[in-house]
Amino acid sequence: MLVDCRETTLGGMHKRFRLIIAGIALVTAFSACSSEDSGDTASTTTPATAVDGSAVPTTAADAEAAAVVEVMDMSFKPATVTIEAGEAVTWEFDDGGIPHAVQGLNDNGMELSSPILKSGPYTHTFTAPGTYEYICPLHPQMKATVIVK
Ligand SMILES: [Cu+2]
Repeated sequence: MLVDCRETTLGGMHKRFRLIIAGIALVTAFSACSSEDSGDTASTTTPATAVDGSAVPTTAADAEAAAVVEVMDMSFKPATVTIEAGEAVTWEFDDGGIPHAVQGLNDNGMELSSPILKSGPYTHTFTAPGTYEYICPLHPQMKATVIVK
């Protein structure tokens, strides 16, 4: 006969009763179980302390843009911005409910494509130097340029 140590979590009385009838041969096993039993409860795992809310950094939009282009009055303002490679441009859409978008032209403009927005920001990070012309696909007369040094 064997004593299942896991049963000790059910209660000391039950365990001892079984041990008594099991006989003296199990004294060694009883000792092993008793030492484990001294832990008192089965739930020995301490729940991890939750990270306190103040540790969470307040994140703004994305990374801070090197240039901001306002999309308003049916135009991009300013029409030309200049940044360094690796920097970002943020377009702020705010034209009184008129939807616009940013759509790059030419080969290097393929990476530039915003959703159609009536408000809110669109940010794009430019990794390669070059001159990036773009339009609003809904209003192609809205044309502007990002120069990446
Ligand atoms: Cu537009």
